[in-house]
Amino acid sequence: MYTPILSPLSWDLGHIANFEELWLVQRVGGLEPMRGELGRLYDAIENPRSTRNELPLLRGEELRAYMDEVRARTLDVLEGAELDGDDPLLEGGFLYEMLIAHEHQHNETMLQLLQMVESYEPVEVDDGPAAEPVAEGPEMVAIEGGEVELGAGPGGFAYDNERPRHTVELEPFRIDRAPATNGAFAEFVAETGSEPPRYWERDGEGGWVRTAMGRTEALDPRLPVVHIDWHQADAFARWAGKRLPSEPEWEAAAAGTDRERANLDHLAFGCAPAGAYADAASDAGAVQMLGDVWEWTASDFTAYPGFEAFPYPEYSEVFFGPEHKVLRGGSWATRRDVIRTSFRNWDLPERSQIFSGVRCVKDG
Ligand code: AVJ
Ligand code: FE
Repeated sequence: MYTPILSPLSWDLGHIANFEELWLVQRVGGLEPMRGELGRLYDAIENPRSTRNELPLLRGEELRAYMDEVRARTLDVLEGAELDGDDPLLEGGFLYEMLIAHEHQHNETMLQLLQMVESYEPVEVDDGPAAEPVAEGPEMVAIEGGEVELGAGPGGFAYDNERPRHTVELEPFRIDRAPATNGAFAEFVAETGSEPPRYWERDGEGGWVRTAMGRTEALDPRLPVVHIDWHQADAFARWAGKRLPSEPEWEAAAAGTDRERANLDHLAFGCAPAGAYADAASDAGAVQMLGDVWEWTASDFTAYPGFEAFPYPEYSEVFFGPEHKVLRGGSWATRRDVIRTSFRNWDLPERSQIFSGVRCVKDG
């Protein structure tokens, strides 16, 4: 399976290993590149996604051998690494945290491709932390507004784009208690004739089926809608008489959410019903702010005031600007240790192969 909007799986695997070699073996360990110029193939900036299938990538046994060798060297280097000195790259294990997050983010990217693979069978499916209770509740919950703190504080691992933490002023608003459902989105499509989400097909009787991973399944109207692009999310919100949240609004509504009680880690290979994890609501009373589906925001991906690129500009800085929209909260396919309420994901507004959904807000 190959699509120009993603990478061949062998590219992701080689890139995960090469990124680890670059930072933990070469940079921390001071060792020479293991395979000469190999790293150029796996440089994400030098090789845009649409060109990666043409590269002479490592595959099969050769790829696995390279991955194993990198990991073995990484562990050797770790033996002698000084994690409590004052090198900001190593302090608190920063680079090690970054490399784990990076590998785990690419796991989700690989799952985007696997959605397109005919008859892919997950190795294991688990219910994850039980989604019960699924509670009914008010459609929207209120957030007072006033001064709120946005972003990650100085301690612990976070990406450069989450820092520095700063104060913003918010008007009072209300936010949907749960993400928008397939049922609501089907109504929107029926009334407006808008494009359905990716992987929806007509069932021949006026309804819809889902076809991800080559399986044809009934569309469950209770599950959060997933695989919509930004334009669909925005149009849906307007149709509902609402709008997309700004990033500060989203983060304020998510405060107090516990990532241990959320549908993450691709355990269940799908969403929990909207309204699940009712015992793990945010301080404001919203559920599933973390996990299930990434939520499109109204915000462009821009630098916070006082932003400093760390440890390299190609993670965030080169993507700042009006062409990318921010998504928040992680999805069922996000590894648990990647996500937190300050985490910022971004993508082009026309992308829908990501595990993206929507939750709307209203003024006042
Ligand atoms: C944060 C998901 C937009 O995949 O482009 C992986 C994550 N950065 N390797 C991406 C990332 C470098 C990034 N996103
Ligand atoms: Fe990467």
